Amino acid sequence: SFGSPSPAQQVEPNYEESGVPDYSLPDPLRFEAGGQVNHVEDWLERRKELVTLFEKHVYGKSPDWDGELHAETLFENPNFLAGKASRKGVRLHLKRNGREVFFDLLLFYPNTGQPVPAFLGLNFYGNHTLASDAQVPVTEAWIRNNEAMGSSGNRASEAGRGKRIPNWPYEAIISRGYGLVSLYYGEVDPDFDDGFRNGVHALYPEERRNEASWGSIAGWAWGLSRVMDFLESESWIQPEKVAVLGHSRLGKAALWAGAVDTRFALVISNNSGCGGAALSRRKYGETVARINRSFPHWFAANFNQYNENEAALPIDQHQLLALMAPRPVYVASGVEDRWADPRGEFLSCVAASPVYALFGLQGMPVTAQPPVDEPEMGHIGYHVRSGGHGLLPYDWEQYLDFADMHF
Ligand code: GTR
Repeated sequence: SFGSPSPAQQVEPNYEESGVPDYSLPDPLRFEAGGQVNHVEDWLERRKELVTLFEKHVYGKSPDWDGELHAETLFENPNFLAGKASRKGVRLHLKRNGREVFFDLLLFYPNTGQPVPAFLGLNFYGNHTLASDAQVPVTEAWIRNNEAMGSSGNRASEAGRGKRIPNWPYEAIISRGYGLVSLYYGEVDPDFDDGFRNGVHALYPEERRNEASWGSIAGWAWGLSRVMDFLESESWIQPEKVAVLGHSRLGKAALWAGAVDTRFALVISNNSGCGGAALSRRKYGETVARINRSFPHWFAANFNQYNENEAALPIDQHQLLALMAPRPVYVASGVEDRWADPRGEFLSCVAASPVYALFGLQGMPVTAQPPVDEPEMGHIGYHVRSGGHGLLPYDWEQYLDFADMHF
């Protein structure tokens, strides 16, 4: 199930600050060879080192895209929300060496007649869960079984229609002047361990799985970059103002997408936790060992070397946040979502801030974790909201404010 430890994990997770081991974090502003990063030019070199380390030890290396992208319009409604907005469906076909994979985008944008900034995010249960009417087809891809979302036998159904609209409040987003683009993550890469053969991995059959091959998180992130390729040709959008966001495992994917693809102008992690915004060395809630055992397909196989061995990691997750600099990044926690280590997510923001300072920017404005429901916004934003694991309207309000502030 989502957001909780599986019963197979015998040892209780640690939820006490007193149970957090002593640790020291690797310095984002120190080269692997030891020299100090003093200028933005140095950082651009250091940045490459960090991307390579995350590729090798954590997410795996994604291939450069050398295929063809073809966009097929599935439907188009210029009179959505009583004419206030447009909604359309686009199928992105990715072709390479005679192989093809496709995934469907659902796009919403205000009818302002001007290009607008937009949010882009993967969804968990299919585009039809973001639509109350039948124009948006039910996904035919593999899907996780969830009674509340109307899926069983790993197939989606009409019963899930509209169920996720509260988590994707497109009406509020549109009324604030933003577009929204979403796609179903299972169409990019089905979320089960199949040895990296299906989803976007299928486009690269010559790549056998090795210790540093791209896992599913990297696959989802890679898919987001292909969506960006397409969005650059759309007239309704300002492609230089696209905020990529994701919740939980898809928050991990959004962070990795923002790290490797600097076209994403703003990056948002909603409750991403372990392998996302949270510091691995804290071993609080979900740990590296737990996540690798539960989800062997998410990361590079190399990440297993750090099971119960976090101190040996050449990086930690604050350096992932730092890879966004100087672009704004927002990290959101839920106070009851202890599995994702809210405090570890906050400390990660603090530890990423020196890289923003190098650019003359304020990263996280505070060093003490802010009280519940009191967001802090510098070039790094953070809030811990009341409640648990989820992408909620409160979170969206902060993301819209943060985007207003920076766009
Ligand atoms: C959990 C997993 C977390 C998080 C969550 C989710 O089972 O342990 O890392 O990704 O799923 O995606 O909701």
